[in-house]
Amino acid sequence: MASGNSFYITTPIFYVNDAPHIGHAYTEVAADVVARWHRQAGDDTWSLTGTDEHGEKILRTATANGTTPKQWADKLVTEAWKPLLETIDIKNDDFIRTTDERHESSVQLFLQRLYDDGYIYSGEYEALYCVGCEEFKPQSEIVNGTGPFEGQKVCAIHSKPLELLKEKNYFFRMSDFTERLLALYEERPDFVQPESARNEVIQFVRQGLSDLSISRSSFDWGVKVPWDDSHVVYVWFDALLNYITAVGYGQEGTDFDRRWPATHIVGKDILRFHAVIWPAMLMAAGLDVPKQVFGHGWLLVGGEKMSKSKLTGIAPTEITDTFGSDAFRYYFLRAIAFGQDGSFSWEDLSARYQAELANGFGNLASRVVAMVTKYFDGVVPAPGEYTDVDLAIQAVVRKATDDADTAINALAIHDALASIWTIVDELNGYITDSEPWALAKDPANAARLGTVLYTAVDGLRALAVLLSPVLPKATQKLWESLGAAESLGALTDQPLRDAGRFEQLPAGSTVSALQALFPRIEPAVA
Ligand code: ME8
Repeated sequence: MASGNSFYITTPIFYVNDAPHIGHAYTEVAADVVARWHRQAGDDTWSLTGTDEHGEKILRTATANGTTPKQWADKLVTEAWKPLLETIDIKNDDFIRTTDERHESSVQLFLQRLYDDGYIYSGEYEALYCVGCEEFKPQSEIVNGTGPFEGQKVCAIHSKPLELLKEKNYFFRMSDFTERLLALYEERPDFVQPESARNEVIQFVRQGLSDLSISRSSFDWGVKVPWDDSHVVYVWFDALLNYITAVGYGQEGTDFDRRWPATHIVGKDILRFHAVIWPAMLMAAGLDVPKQVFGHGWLLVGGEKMSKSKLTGIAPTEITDTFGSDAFRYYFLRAIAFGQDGSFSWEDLSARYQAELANGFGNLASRVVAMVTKYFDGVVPAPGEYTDVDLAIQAVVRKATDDADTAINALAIHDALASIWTIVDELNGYITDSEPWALAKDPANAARLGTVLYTAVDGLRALAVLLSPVLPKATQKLWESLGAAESLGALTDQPLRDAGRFEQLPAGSTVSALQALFPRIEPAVA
């Protein structure tokens, strides 16, 4: 399967100051669905996620908890971040931690190279720093504090006071790259997406870039600057490099050339780091810039970004314990246009679970399998002559397959799901209109009944394949129930872009009982 085009996709690496909430899980799921899609389409796919463990934020959290930053990071990775991947069914190829030796040594190599080539110099710096963002804040993101912070300057994102830092630092000559970056955005309009994100980035860079402080000397929790071990590398400079260190940058005999460049999925809060600083760093090192940086929207609570520091985070298990991981994966990608903000609500989640997953897809699968069991003793009938309505269903499945693939390539994940759902809706309508239960009453209609049920079953076969990146558990159950595992092999080996071709499930396959794919949710007893 790994012979197609190279496709390397990443999530941000997350801070281990706290446990994940559904905003982090949202990014993970989006990247995972796109990775699974490409993998199943035969592309040479690699998906990376991981944790960002250095810097002042982690150091302070560890100290406040009476432990060392490494012990704190180990604990959070083992108890919170890796379990998250299980909770939401992520199939990543690698997990990088910035405290991995493979990462730290390659960061030093990269930095030394920039230093040797004259892109780094030493200077004095004094500016307002946000530890939450781990960033010196530009004027546009500094606001006046309210409530307990009245009279102080606070970060527009974290609403917490900024700290005035004055240090002797090493600087990266980022200002050298203003023109080259603007040319990049111009020549490759899809380098930063969606369009709103691209415009924001262009506007920011047009104002001209300043050089970037890339080291800190007031604490030592970080990668040592190779030529001056009284400094550690600035946490963002260190973190961004994970995307290349994880695939073997600077090491012998690795997959670096095969994998790089990557598609980066990030929240819009960290767009500038990925679309401005990161390509400038890569240009300085003579490496390819990323294939694409996609900034998705925020999950909002009360109109504001859901966040750990504001205590508005919802733990993913609060949702998966009741609705399951498939519903979690589906809901956020279907309900929110990828690239825009969206508000989470339990009402909307329940309503979509019931209408789309249970009544729409789940019920379709149950009734088709039940009818094959009842009318054909569980053996998939051979189709007879197709009528226009059958051919129309085949056309719907083909079009949905092509449209979904186009949408995934453009990272319009919500559009891909809407396209696939046309199959669910059309097949449900087709069964209602064809009335197999009425056909079954007269043996003279046996051939027609066979054609209708074959069409429905092969439509379900296509749905299982197309939905497997989003609903891996439910589609696996359906696949087994259709008897497809025996005749066609593993679900995840089915070539995705070929899903729309009809008549793949052999007549004569045996279906088996299908338990509800999305069971009714009983309200918790108080
Ligand atoms: O920024 N809605 O890590 P982080 C949607 N370590 N997505 C959200 C979200 C929300 N309310 N809240 C968080 C960092 N996210 C750095 C990244 S990468 C080289 C270093 C997601 O733990 C979203 O993907 O603060 C956002 O970009 C990321 O979590 C920030 O995670």
